[in-house]
Amino acid sequence: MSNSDGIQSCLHVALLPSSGMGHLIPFLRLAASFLRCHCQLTLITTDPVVSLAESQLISRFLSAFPPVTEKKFTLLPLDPATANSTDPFTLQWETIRRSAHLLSPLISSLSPPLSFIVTDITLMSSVIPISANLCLPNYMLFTSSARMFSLLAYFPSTKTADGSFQFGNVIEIPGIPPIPRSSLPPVLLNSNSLFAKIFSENSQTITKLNGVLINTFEGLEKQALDMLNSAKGLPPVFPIGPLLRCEFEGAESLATLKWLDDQKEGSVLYVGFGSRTTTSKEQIKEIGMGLLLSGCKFLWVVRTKILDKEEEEGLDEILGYELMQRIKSSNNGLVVKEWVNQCEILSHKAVGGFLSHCGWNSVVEAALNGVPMLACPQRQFGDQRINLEVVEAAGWVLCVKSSGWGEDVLLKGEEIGEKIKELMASESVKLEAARIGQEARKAAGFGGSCKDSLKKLLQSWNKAH
Ligand code: UPG
Repeated sequence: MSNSDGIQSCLHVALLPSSGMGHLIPFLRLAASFLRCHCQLTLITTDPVVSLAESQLISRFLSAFPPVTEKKFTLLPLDPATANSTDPFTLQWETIRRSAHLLSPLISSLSPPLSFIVTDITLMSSVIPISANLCLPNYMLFTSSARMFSLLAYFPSTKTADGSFQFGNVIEIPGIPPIPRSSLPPVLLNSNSLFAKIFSENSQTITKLNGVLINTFEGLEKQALDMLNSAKGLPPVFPIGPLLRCEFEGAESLATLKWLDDQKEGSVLYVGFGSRTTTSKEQIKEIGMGLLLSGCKFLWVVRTKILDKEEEEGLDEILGYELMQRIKSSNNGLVVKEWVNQCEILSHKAVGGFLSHCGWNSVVEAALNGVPMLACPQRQFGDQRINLEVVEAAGWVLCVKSSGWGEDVLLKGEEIGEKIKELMASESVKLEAARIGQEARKAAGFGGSCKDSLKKLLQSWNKAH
């Protein structure tokens, strides 16, 4: 039976997210979109999960949507021989990949049988053989930018006869501005790293996918999207962004909202570096100095541990008593170390700037709210410099130029302070941010490309079956 959009009302979709909030959040927002299209949904959750934030979000999602079936996917222990990473999220990707064969009986046991599965990029090369064996269409939700996906799609062509990868100083991908080698994370340039191995294996399986969903929209990445959708041999790309915050994600704390309510419109710089970026105490001191030197109001989320379970110190210990006192007596800032509802903060009228690491979800959330960005991407993580290039091309970002953070380069408070002043005073960046905000809301709104892409995806599946 089909509805008025020509979409079967009995589609059964399974989602298999990977580890880390930066991956889980877009998957659950996508899940909510499928539910709005009346799909039946199974969420495959790993046992164990890495962080407290992930397990809490999964619980809230399942409570908000009782018809969703949760299937627990019990993971095998990690093989120490392949575990050459210290990052618990990358190690979890490897653990899931290692356990992928166990998905076969899990998927086969689902009733009614699945129409298709949506997998995370980090798991693709191990899940595709399983889904192919079950004749199950496999789509991927790519949680980063279309520009980053272009690099992934292009990656196999850099392979040399001895199996290593060769890059020049600039990576020329036809149809998009070149990517400088310096934008690639060192772990990708080291063919022996676990990250490079996973990236390379996944890149070689893209052509086997039925489609790729990207949390982006034309107003932000038209060139890359046009290139991808006209490239030979690639699966269709569906720009389903900006994915919107959902109620199950919870509300921001009343104290934070009250503080924001008391500030002037557009006066507050929000400082947050996503879910897995740790900041050294030395760097925290410099950021604190920069914030104070700027004289601006600020709301700052600090995080010193990769794993939230291990975040035990109080703010006085993390920032140091003296810096904490200076912030208190300046009356300019609010510092928190808990998980915040970033989307709600970015949508508050008091927020006029965002000091960000350029995690892709943060970029899209800033775009949606038309918030100017000040970027300090971390090079050691996969995509942040490449994401910055997207925002730079659209003109609504300034960058802390000496940004080598994560490569043992300390960003100095003076530079941070100067850049904050420049950002908060820049009318041109504000205008571009407002323009991108309008584009983003148009894409997300009634009749916009976001819903249209999802509809096209479901219709394309229908036509094929
Ligand atoms: N968030 C909150 N509250 C917090 C911290 C984060 O709501 O206190 C949310 C934020 O709104 C966003 C997500 O958590 O939705 C964080 O995602 P993102 O901004 O992409 O940063 P990371 O958590 O660092 O994401 C990882 C990678 C990043 C990559 C992203 C998507 O570090 O480089 O772009 O995954 O693949």
